[in-house]
Amino acid sequence: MPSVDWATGSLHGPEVRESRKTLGELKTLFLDHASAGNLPADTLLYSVQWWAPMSEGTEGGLFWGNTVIEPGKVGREYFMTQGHVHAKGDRAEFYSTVDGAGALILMGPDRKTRIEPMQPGSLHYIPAHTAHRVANTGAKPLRFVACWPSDAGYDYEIIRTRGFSARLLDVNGVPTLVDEGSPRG
Ligand code: S6P
Ligand code: ZN
Repeated sequence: MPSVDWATGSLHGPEVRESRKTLGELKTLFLDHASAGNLPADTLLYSVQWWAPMSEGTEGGLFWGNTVIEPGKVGREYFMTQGHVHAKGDRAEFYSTVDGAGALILMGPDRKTRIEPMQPGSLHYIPAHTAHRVANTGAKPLRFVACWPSDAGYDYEIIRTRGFSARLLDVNGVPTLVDEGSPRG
Protein backbone atom coordinates (compact mmCIF):
# COMPACT_ATOMS: atom_id res chain seq x y z
CA MET A 1 0.00 0.00 0.00
CA PRO A 2 1.19 3.61 -0.52
CA SER A 3 2.65 5.82 2.19
CA VAL A 4 2.09 9.50 3.06
CA ASP A 5 4.95 11.89 3.74
CA TRP A 6 3.30 14.07 6.38
CA ALA A 7 5.80 16.91 5.89
CA THR A 8 4.34 17.51 2.42
CA GLY A 9 1.25 15.29 2.11
CA SER A 10 2.83 13.58 -0.90
CA LEU A 11 2.09 9.94 -1.67
CA HIS A 12 4.67 7.27 -2.48
CA GLY A 13 4.20 3.85 -4.01
CA PRO A 14 3.53 2.12 -7.31
CA GLU A 15 -0.27 2.46 -6.90
CA VAL A 16 -0.12 6.26 -6.86
CA ARG A 17 -1.50 8.15 -9.87
CA GLU A 18 -0.66 11.73 -10.76
CA SER A 19 -1.92 14.58 -12.91
CA ARG A 20 -0.75 18.13 -13.57
CA LYS A 21 -2.56 21.23 -14.78
CA THR A 22 -0.83 24.07 -16.59
CA LEU A 23 -1.88 27.64 -17.17
CA GLY A 24 -2.23 26.92 -20.88
CA GLU A 25 -4.92 24.31 -20.14
CA LEU A 26 -6.86 26.45 -17.69
CA LYS A 27 -6.31 30.08 -18.65
CA THR A 28 -9.97 30.65 -19.54
CA LEU A 29 -10.85 30.03 -15.87
CA PHE A 30 -9.22 33.28 -14.90
CA LEU A 31 -10.87 36.67 -15.01
CA ASP A 32 -7.90 38.36 -16.65
CA HIS A 33 -7.31 36.37 -19.84
CA ALA A 34 -4.88 38.99 -21.11
CA SER A 35 -2.55 38.57 -18.10
CA ALA A 36 -2.74 34.79 -18.50
CA GLY A 37 -1.32 35.24 -22.00
CA ASN A 38 1.73 37.03 -20.56
CA LEU A 39 2.83 33.93 -18.64
CA PRO A 40 4.27 30.82 -20.35
CA ALA A 41 1.53 28.32 -21.26
CA ASP A 42 3.51 25.54 -19.57
CA THR A 43 3.49 27.34 -16.18
CA LEU A 44 2.48 24.67 -13.64
CA LEU A 45 -0.64 25.64 -11.66
CA TYR A 46 -1.12 22.48 -9.60
CA SER A 47 -0.43 18.79 -9.38
CA VAL A 48 -2.58 16.03 -7.87
CA GLN A 49 -1.67 12.57 -6.63
CA TRP A 50 -4.26 10.01 -5.61
CA TRP A 51 -4.68 6.44 -4.49
CA ALA A 52 -7.76 4.63 -5.79
CA PRO A 53 -7.92 1.27 -3.96
CA MET A 54 -10.96 0.37 -6.07
CA SER A 55 -12.12 1.45 -9.53
CA GLU A 56 -13.72 4.85 -10.09
CA GLY A 57 -17.49 4.69 -9.65
CA THR A 58 -17.47 1.84 -7.12
CA GLU A 59 -20.15 2.41 -4.51
CA GLY A 60 -19.03 2.33 -0.86
CA GLY A 61 -15.29 2.93 -1.37
CA LEU A 62 -12.99 5.87 -0.63
CA PHE A 63 -10.16 7.60 -2.48
CA TRP A 64 -7.26 9.48 -0.92
CA GLY A 65 -5.25 12.22 -2.59
CA ASN A 66 -3.16 15.32 -2.25
CA THR A 67 -2.90 18.53 -4.22
CA VAL A 68 -0.04 21.03 -4.50
CA ILE A 69 -0.97 24.47 -5.85
CA GLU A 70 1.97 26.64 -6.90
CA PRO A 71 2.17 30.24 -5.65
CA GLY A 72 1.30 32.91 -8.18
CA LYS A 73 -1.39 35.06 -9.68
CA VAL A 74 -3.02 35.73 -13.03
CA GLY A 75 -3.53 39.47 -12.79
CA ARG A 76 -5.01 39.83 -9.31
CA GLU A 77 -6.46 36.31 -9.13
CA TYR A 78 -4.56 33.65 -7.21
CA PHE A 79 -3.49 30.38 -8.82
CA MET A 80 -6.33 27.95 -8.11
CA THR A 81 -7.78 24.58 -8.96
CA GLN A 82 -10.33 24.21 -11.71
CA GLY A 83 -13.07 23.45 -9.17
CA HIS A 84 -15.92 20.98 -9.49
CA VAL A 85 -19.06 19.57 -7.99
CA HIS A 86 -19.29 15.84 -7.62
CA ALA A 87 -21.11 14.11 -10.47
CA LYS A 88 -23.03 12.25 -7.77
CA GLY A 89 -24.06 15.47 -6.10
CA ASP A 90 -24.87 13.99 -2.71
CA ARG A 91 -21.25 12.92 -2.10
CA ALA A 92 -19.24 14.95 0.46
CA GLU A 93 -15.47 15.23 0.98
CA PHE A 94 -12.77 16.10 3.56
CA TYR A 95 -9.75 18.35 2.94
CA SER A 96 -6.93 19.08 5.40
CA THR A 97 -4.09 21.54 4.87
CA VAL A 98 -0.52 20.33 5.26
CA ASP A 99 1.52 23.42 4.37
CA GLY A 100 1.08 26.91 2.96
CA ALA A 101 -1.80 29.35 3.04
CA GLY A 102 -4.92 29.62 0.97
CA ALA A 103 -8.66 29.49 0.82
CA LEU A 104 -11.23 26.81 0.17
CA ILE A 105 -13.90 28.42 -2.01
CA LEU A 106 -17.31 26.81 -1.57
CA MET A 107 -20.56 27.43 -3.41
CA GLY A 108 -23.79 25.69 -2.44
CA PRO A 109 -26.82 25.05 -4.64
CA ASP A 110 -28.08 28.57 -3.78
CA ARG A 111 -24.96 29.86 -5.68
CA LYS A 112 -23.77 31.74 -2.58
CA THR A 113 -19.97 31.60 -2.48
CA ARG A 114 -18.04 31.54 0.79
CA ILE A 115 -14.46 30.82 1.84
CA GLU A 116 -12.75 28.89 4.61
CA PRO A 117 -9.14 29.95 5.34
CA MET A 118 -6.59 27.19 4.85
CA GLN A 119 -3.48 26.96 6.99
CA PRO A 120 -1.46 24.00 8.29
CA GLY A 121 -3.79 21.68 10.22
CA SER A 122 -7.07 23.23 9.06
CA LEU A 123 -9.69 20.54 8.47
CA HIS A 124 -12.53 21.20 6.02
CA TYR A 125 -15.76 19.38 5.42
CA ILE A 126 -17.16 19.93 1.93
CA PRO A 127 -20.87 19.20 2.13
CA ALA A 128 -22.83 17.40 -0.58
CA HIS A 129 -24.03 19.48 -3.55
CA THR A 130 -21.26 22.04 -2.95
CA ALA A 131 -18.85 23.26 -5.63
CA HIS A 132 -15.27 23.42 -4.34
CA ARG A 133 -12.10 25.12 -5.52
CA VAL A 134 -8.84 25.99 -3.71
CA ALA A 135 -6.72 29.12 -4.20
CA ASN A 136 -3.12 29.59 -3.03
CA THR A 137 -2.89 33.04 -1.40
CA GLY A 138 0.62 32.54 -0.01
CA ALA A 139 4.19 32.80 -1.25
CA LYS A 140 4.97 29.06 -1.20
CA PRO A 141 3.23 25.93 -2.50
CA LEU A 142 -0.11 25.18 -0.82
CA ARG A 143 -0.33 21.48 0.06
CA PHE A 144 -3.50 19.71 1.17
CA VAL A 145 -4.81 16.17 1.45
CA ALA A 146 -8.31 14.98 0.57
CA CYS A 147 -10.57 11.98 1.10
CA TRP A 148 -13.68 11.42 -1.02
CA PRO A 149 -16.10 8.65 -2.03
CA SER A 150 -15.01 6.45 -4.94
CA ASP A 151 -18.33 7.04 -6.71
CA ALA A 152 -18.34 10.85 -6.29
CA GLY A 153 -17.00 11.60 -9.78
CA TYR A 154 -16.42 15.08 -11.19
CA ASP A 155 -18.61 17.63 -12.94
CA TYR A 156 -16.29 20.31 -14.36
CA GLU A 157 -18.68 21.49 -17.03
CA ILE A 158 -20.89 23.43 -14.63
CA ILE A 159 -17.85 25.41 -13.44
CA ARG A 160 -16.56 25.99 -16.98
CA THR A 161 -19.92 27.33 -18.13
CA ARG A 162 -21.31 29.18 -15.09
CA GLY A 163 -18.28 29.50 -12.80
CA PHE A 164 -18.52 30.45 -9.15
CA SER A 165 -20.57 33.51 -8.17
CA ALA A 166 -17.46 35.18 -6.73
CA ARG A 167 -13.70 35.24 -7.32
CA LEU A 168 -10.84 35.45 -4.82
CA LEU A 169 -8.77 38.48 -5.79
CA ASP A 170 -5.81 40.33 -4.31
CA VAL A 171 -7.33 43.69 -3.31
CA ASN A 172 -4.58 45.94 -1.93
CA GLY A 173 -2.65 42.88 -0.74
CA VAL A 174 -5.66 41.24 0.98
CA PRO A 175 -7.35 38.10 -0.43
CA THR A 176 -10.90 39.29 -0.98
CA LEU A 177 -13.96 37.47 -2.27
CA VAL A 178 -15.34 39.70 -5.01
CA ASP A 179 -18.80 38.99 -6.43
CA GLU A 180 -18.93 38.47 -10.17
CA GLY A 181 -20.44 41.61 -11.64
CA SER A 182 -19.55 43.92 -8.73
CA PRO A 183 -17.02 46.79 -9.15
CA ARG A 184 -13.46 45.54 -8.77
CA GLY A 185 -11.83 48.79 -7.55
C1 S6P B 1 -11.47 15.26 -5.63
C2 S6P B 1 -10.81 16.36 -4.81
C3 S6P B 1 -9.40 16.83 -5.22
C4 S6P B 1 -9.36 17.66 -6.51
C5 S6P B 1 -8.01 18.35 -6.71
C6 S6P B 1 -7.93 19.16 -8.01
O1 S6P B 1 -12.82 15.11 -5.31
O2 S6P B 1 -11.69 17.45 -4.65
O3 S6P B 1 -8.54 15.73 -5.33
O4 S6P B 1 -9.67 16.86 -7.62
O5 S6P B 1 -7.76 19.22 -5.64
O6 S6P B 1 -9.03 20.00 -8.18
P1 S6P B 1 -9.91 19.90 -9.50
O7 S6P B 1 -11.05 20.85 -9.27
O8 S6P B 1 -9.04 20.25 -10.65
O9 S6P B 1 -10.38 18.46 -9.56
ZN1 ZN C 1 -14.11 16.96 -4.90
